[in-house]
Amino acid sequence: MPATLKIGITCYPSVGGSGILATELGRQLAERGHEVHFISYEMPFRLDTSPANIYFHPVNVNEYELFKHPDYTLPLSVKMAEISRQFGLDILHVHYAVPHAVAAILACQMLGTKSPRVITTLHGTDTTLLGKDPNYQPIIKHAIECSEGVTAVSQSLCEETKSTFGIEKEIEVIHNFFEPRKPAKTRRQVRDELGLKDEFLILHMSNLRPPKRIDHLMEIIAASKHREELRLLILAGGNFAPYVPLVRRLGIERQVLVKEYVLDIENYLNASDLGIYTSQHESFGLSILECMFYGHAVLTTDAGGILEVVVHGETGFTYPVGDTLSFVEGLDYLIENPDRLREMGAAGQERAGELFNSEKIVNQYINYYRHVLGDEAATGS
Ligand code: GMT
Repeated sequence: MPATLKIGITCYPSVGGSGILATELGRQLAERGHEVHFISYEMPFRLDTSPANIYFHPVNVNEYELFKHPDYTLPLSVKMAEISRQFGLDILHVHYAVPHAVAAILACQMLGTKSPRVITTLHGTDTTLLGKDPNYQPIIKHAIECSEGVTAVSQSLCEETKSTFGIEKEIEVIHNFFEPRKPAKTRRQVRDELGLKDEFLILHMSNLRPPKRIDHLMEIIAASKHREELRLLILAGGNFAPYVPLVRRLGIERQVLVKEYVLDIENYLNASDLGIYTSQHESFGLSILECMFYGHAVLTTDAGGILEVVVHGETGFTYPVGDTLSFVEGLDYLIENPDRLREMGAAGQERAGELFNSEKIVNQYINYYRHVLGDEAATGS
C-alpha cells in the first residue's frame, strides 16, 4: 500500500459543521502528504486551495426545462468518476449519504474494477431527518450498505443509525475534531467593535435551522435575572430575519447581537464568556467543541451526541430539550459565580484538547482508510 493516499472528498460546501469538518480534514491530510481532491458544486466555505496537495473540482449543473427540479446527483457522480479515473483515487470520502454516497456508488459502478473505495461519514441529518422519510429511507440504507466503510461522528448517532435503518453493518465512530487558530484581534478590540464594555457575552454559533430551537434560546435570555448586563452574540450561518419578531416580542433587542456568515470565528470566541445551545437534535455539536477549545463553559441540551462532548457539572451544564427554567438557573448561576465559570471553561478546554484534537482524530481517519483498503496492520478502531 502506498505511503500517501489519493483521496476525493465531497461535502456540502455551505456553512455547517459537516463541511467545516470535511474541509479541515482535507487540509490536515494534505499537510501529511496525502493528495486531496474536493468535488462539489462550490468551494467549501473554509477551503483554501493554495497549499500543496489540495485541489478543487467544481461540478457543473445545467438546468434543463425537461426537469422540474434541477438534478445534482448525476453530474456529481459523473465528476466523481472522471476525477477518480484521472487521478487514480484510492478513496472517495463522502460526507452525507444523500446525495453524496449515492453519487459515489454510481460513480464506482461506472468505473468497474478500477474504482476507489467509498467511505461515508454520517453527520446526523441522513438518520435523524431523512431517515424518517419513506421517500429517502431505502436509498440511504442502500448507500450505507454499499459503502465499503461507514463512520459516524458519535456513538449516539451510530446507534440511532443502526436502529433507524435496521442494519448490522459495522459503523466506526470517529468523533469530530477542531484545530483552534490564534485570534487576529484582541478581546478588547472585538468587544469595542461590538459596542460592548464589560457585559457578560454569551455565544451561539449555528445555521439557525429549526432543530436549533432558537425560540428556546431567546426565551432563556429574556428570563434571566441578569438580562440587563448580558448580551447574546449569534454567529449565524443562516438568515436571522425570521426570528426578529420574537426578539421584539420578548423585548430583548438590546441583548441580541447578530453577525452573519462570519469567517474569523476565533476573534468572537475569544471575546465571549460562555457558549449556549438549545438544539433538539445534535449528533455531535462541533460549535460546542469550538467553544470548549477557547476555554468556555457551555450550557446545552442533552440531545444526541452532545453528552459525548460536554460533561454535566464539569465542563458546563446539560439539560433536557425545552427545559428553559433549568437553563435560566444555570445561566444565572454562572454569571454569579465567575470562579466556577472559569473552572468549568478550563476543564472543557482540557477535555477538548485530550479527546478531540486533530492529531488523534485525523490519525483515526487515516487508519480507517487503510483498514478499508485492506491493510491488515490498520485496526480501523
Ligand atoms: O447542525 C446542523 O444543522 C449542520 C449539520 C451539518 O451537516 O453540517 O451539522 C451536523 O454535523 C456536524 C458535524 O459532524 C455535527 O457537529 C452536528 O451536530 C450535526 N447537526 C445535527 O445533528 C443537527
